[in-house]
Amino acid sequence: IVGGSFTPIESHPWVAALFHQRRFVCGGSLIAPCWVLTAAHCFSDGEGTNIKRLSVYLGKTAINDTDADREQSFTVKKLIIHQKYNESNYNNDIALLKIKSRNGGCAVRSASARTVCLPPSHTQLPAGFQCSIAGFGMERFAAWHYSQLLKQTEVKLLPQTECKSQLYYGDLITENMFCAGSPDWSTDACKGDSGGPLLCEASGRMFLFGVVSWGEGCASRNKPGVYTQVTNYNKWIATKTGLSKYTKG
Ligand code: 4AZ
Repeated sequence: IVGGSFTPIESHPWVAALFHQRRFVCGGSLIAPCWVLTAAHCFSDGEGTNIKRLSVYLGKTAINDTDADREQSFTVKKLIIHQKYNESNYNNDIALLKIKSRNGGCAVRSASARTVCLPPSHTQLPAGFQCSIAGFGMERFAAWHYSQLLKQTEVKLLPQTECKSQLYYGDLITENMFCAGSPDWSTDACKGDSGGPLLCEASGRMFLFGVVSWGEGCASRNKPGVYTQVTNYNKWIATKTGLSKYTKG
């Protein structure tokens, strides 16, 4: 996250940190005790697809520190990359991880780990609506390493027409993507925030509306962050996870 502020995991307890061997790879969101929603492109570098080497942590505020009292660690039992994920344009950039703890269980609810709600299928929020993003991604586009601590920031939803204008991204934006940014281009998601959540409050609750997907640079003028439109995937998520009460969190 460029700009924004440091935040304890208790403020975003659905944030998951995904590692490949000992290396931090991506963020994710806990949508059910056994399921983490993330981005498909987190696994498209080839090496990330060996699920035996993947681990998922919940309850982590510092990426390189063990916080035994608060964190929960998991292996990945199943990696489901969207069947229509297109790695050339990042269309359908969404994936599910079925997680399993060492003792065979799933996530245990605590102050530092809980599920987030998926928005009802056809919820549409107006342009200009303020939402929040969180992650361990870089604090500058050309940073040398990821943020040591979890950060969060606020971004506003952009009109699809604006994001599809030639000045922004033109036809790179599909109907499965939306853009969000800050009016002064000072804050944004960045490398390493991928897979993590964009949350918006609707009717008094927080919902997972977006998955951090891509962008040209970070906090660059006219190049907002691009997010996977989670509401297009309610059915896909329900089918793949077998969860029926998926909108109720
Ligand atoms: C990335 O490389 C990335 N500014 C993620 C988000 C954004 C840019 C790059 C958005 O993972």
